[in-house]
Amino acid sequence: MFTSKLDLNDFMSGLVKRNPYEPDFHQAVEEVAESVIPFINQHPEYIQERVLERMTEPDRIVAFRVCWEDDDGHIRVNRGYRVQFNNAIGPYKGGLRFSPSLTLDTLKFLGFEQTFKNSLTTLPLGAAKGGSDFNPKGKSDREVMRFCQSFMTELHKHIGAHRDIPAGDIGVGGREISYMYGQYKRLENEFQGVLTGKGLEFGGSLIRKEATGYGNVFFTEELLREHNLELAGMRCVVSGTGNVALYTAQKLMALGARVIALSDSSGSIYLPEGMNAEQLYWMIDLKENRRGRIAEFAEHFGCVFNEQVSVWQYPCQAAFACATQNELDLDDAKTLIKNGCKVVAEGANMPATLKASHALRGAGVLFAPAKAANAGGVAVSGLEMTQNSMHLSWSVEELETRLHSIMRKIHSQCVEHGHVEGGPVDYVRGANIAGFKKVANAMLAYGVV
Ligand code: NDP
Ligand code: 2IT
Repeated sequence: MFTSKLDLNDFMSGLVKRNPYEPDFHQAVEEVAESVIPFINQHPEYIQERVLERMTEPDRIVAFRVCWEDDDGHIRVNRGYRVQFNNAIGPYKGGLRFSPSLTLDTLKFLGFEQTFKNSLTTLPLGAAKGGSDFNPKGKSDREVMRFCQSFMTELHKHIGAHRDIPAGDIGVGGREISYMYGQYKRLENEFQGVLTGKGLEFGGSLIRKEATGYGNVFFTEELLREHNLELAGMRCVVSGTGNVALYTAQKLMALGARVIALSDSSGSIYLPEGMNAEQLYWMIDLKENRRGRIAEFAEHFGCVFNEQVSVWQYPCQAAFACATQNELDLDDAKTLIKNGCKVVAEGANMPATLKASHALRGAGVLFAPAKAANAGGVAVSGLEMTQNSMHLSWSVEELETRLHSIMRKIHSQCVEHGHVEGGPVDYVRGANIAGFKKVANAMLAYGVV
């Protein structure tokens, strides 16, 4: 019987020993363990059944070779993965990332976090993550197509509408999902909702593209309202200019906030008066259709572009981290605190380092953790699955109302479980405990499996 209390340091050293050289996975688990171990220690059944040990071990990891031919006739070899992390509360669900720096470490951290995020959405969604070290940048459409077809030729054996439903993530947008869906359909001879983020003509959902960004802003709005603050008029910085960043910016502007800085991996732009609608439209076209660099925006509109300066350096009241993991470190957190920033929202997955997150929360900056703040994307993916099952399509209004309502429910779960007697709500703790409880209780119900 394992009924003695769990100790954070012992738990983490065991995890590090079992999973050496995986710093991002360690970081993601530590953030959760810090919050849930005190909760687990009040519930001996979780200790006895070793629920946290089981939740930190993926159900399975699939790794495979992906060969394809480039436009010059050369054979290229990449590695593909699917980490099926946990299906206690629903079929595996989570994005695919194509990035040259992708490792299994990254996918394990993402799959682990997805477990809690998907639980918070209130929908029946398990958790997975996958992808490849393939770099779509600089490749022709045909090269991307050949890669996606080869990738799906293996992946299709492991996924299915009731088994595992991938979607997009960094480097995987509508183009890649379409190529992969076409190949899946061809291999299986079935038209089913096995990927989300599909084109509207073939089973995709309205507002899926916008959902992560919109949800990020809805959640932040709710969190500010809880603290008698509002977004309208706030000076906001947003990192990234990808799917999450662009639609975070769009919804911020629609709600009357001022977006004063954006970035991509080559640098940041600064617009002291705030971006206007024409500029946002131009930026979306640049990034989604022309696959251009942010410096082209700066050149076109004559604004400041700085290769060396991150968006966190510009004084702001609200900061939205929407690019990638560990992009906001302790020094950045100190800068934000010094400049009077009131709220930091994690649109990306784990964009703040643990030290940064502790510093921000310690200084009283409101902090919206990724699992809660960016859950709108997977939530609308869940709604895409529902529409596919019912063979119908909901309207923008219907979907935006549902997304808004889900983000409010996520916020109230955070408040309920993150409430600290006599202190402010700890949203990190709230999101982790609420996400944990549902999955853990399902696992207990199944017995030892
Ligand atoms: P995209 O590929 O659309 O955009 C990524 C953006 O981040 C680009 O602007 C990119 O710049 C920048 N970026 C990527 N890697 C780095 C890096 N190493 N350093 C600096 N900038 C970088 O991805 P998404 O917008 O889909 O994803 C962004 C984040 O949000 C990720 O953490 C993802 O896991 C998370 N997320 C995504 C969801 C979705 O629905 N898409 C849902 C929930 C979370 P450049 O173009 O120059 O590379
Ligand atoms: O990190 C994420 O939640 C995503 N990339 C979206 C996953 C999904 O299945 O829509």
